[in-house]
Amino acid sequence: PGPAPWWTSAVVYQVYPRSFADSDGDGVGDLRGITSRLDHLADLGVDVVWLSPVYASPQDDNGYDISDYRAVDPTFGTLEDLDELTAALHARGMRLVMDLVVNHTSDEHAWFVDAKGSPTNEKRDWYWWRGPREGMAAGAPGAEPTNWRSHFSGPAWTLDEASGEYYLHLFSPKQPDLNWENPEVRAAVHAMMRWWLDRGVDGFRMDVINMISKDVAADGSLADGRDADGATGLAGAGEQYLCGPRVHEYLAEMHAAVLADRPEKLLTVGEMPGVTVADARAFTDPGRTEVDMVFQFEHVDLDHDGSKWLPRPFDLRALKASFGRWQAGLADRGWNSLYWNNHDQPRIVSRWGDDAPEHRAASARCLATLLHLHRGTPYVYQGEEIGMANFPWSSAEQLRDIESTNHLREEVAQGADPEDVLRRVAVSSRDNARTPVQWDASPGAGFTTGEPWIAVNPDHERWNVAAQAGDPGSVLAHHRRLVALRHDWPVVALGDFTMLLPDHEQVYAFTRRLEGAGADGERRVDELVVVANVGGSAVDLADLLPEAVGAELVLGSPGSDRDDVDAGDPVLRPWEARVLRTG
Ligand code: TEU
Repeated sequence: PGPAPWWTSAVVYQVYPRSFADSDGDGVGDLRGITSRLDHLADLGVDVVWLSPVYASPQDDNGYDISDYRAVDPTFGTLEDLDELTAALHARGMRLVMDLVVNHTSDEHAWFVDAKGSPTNEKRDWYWWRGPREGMAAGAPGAEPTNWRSHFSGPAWTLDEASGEYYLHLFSPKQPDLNWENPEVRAAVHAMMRWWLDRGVDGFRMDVINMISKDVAADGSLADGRDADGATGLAGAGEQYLCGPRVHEYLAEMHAAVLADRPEKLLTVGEMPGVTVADARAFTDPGRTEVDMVFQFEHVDLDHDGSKWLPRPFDLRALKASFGRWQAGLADRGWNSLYWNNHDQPRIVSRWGDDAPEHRAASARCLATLLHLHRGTPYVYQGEEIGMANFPWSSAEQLRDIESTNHLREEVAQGADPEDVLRRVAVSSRDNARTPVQWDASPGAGFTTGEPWIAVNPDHERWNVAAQAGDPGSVLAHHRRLVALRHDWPVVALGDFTMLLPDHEQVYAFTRRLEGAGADGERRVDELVVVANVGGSAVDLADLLPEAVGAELVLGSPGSDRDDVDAGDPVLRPWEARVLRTG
């Protein structure tokens, strides 16, 4: 094998443009706002910015419903603003990865407008159209072609009255699914991707890319899902469209048509709900040339039962078992991406850390240490680097997200107690990730001078970038050190991973080990032990992990009740983490 690709030692930072920085005071973040804040990212040391969608869009799902792939939505600015952002990133040595949302378009995209116009339109077959269930009248309850549910509540089919046919949308009715069986659709997507690469972007994050191949029978029919009846939230018919029969073919074809002949190695990451380790190995096997890495969902699905709205307690052992499996499964082939947060997940410090004042900074640093010391490419989501927390939602009117508001409405319509539903939605809502980035303590948090589109978290007076900027003990400074560690230590980027103490309920520990040649040509081994106390009480390591006590400290992450780290002290303070060198 040749040298490891550049992204094996890179850290990616995700920007959700609507909530990052607002340059014109309209309350919505924009491209110029991002460009004005690049010093923060350069300071953090990140290598890549992944930009959530800024394309023309009716904003039904905040830009994940695209009406023109080659235009910037006026909400965010202009194509020139985007070119400026790209140039400014490149000038600082950072790369730009764009979101690629091609499982579906907006219903206002010209392709769909044409397709809907008439059953004989040449674009009709670019989407999924089917008549009602056999023997049923179009529009009758249960007459949808299959029982699949939309990820945003309700059936995955909407009737077009004019033609009497339904169209498929795995997400909102304003996000019709493209028919990838049609080669013209694939060619149009490839052309659009090339257009963006020619403009200077450095890669793509591919939205729900393992949903593009549906399990369609030879006669064109789609089958009912096994568990779809009565399912809420996640659709329950996954076996019909997750990692479908042609998905590998489509991705290999895309790679050949778009990526293979580019002079520079780009970064591609496929977002893939429901993907298994074996699937991910195949998708990221360099020999197959499909994608560089995938976003898997196993770990973020551990604290709920099937539906994300049915929480169950977090169990550290299950998290370790899951990460351990992924690290092992992709050890010799393929590559992991590592994330706690993105624009769809509640904030990690509130979720598996502890956002009470006495533990917040320590638990944010502790969880960040764990994430960044695994093998894979870490993704930091805006605000995570300062320990932003979930919002204290107290009424349904504060929520903005289509997934949350639809779900709330659906459960209440079925007779659930609105207070009870709100309590559950508040914990898991995607809106937790989408409150404005907290730049300073001013009323608009430095995000906007106007009225923000979604409420600013009241904790911004204490938790903000300005307050942490000069503080070496801050969550922000800790993230800076973690990014630098990956750049500077080959063992962090490439070392083998071995889980320790898999059954311990509170300690997360592992080793990283890399054999290689030193500068003098001598064979040398680098070995790190990472040990973290994922809880609010002290733990004694003396008997548990004696080799970690007194070893050379590479990076300390102080616990809640002390601001230094003593690697010789066998007691790990609440939420303390240590990265130690043992070889
Ligand atoms: O999300 C993929 C997805 O499967 C979502 O249902 C996700 O699991 C859910 O939001 C978790 O609560 C992607 C995007 O990241 C998301 O923002 C979009 O809404 C969705 O695709 C449709 O494009």
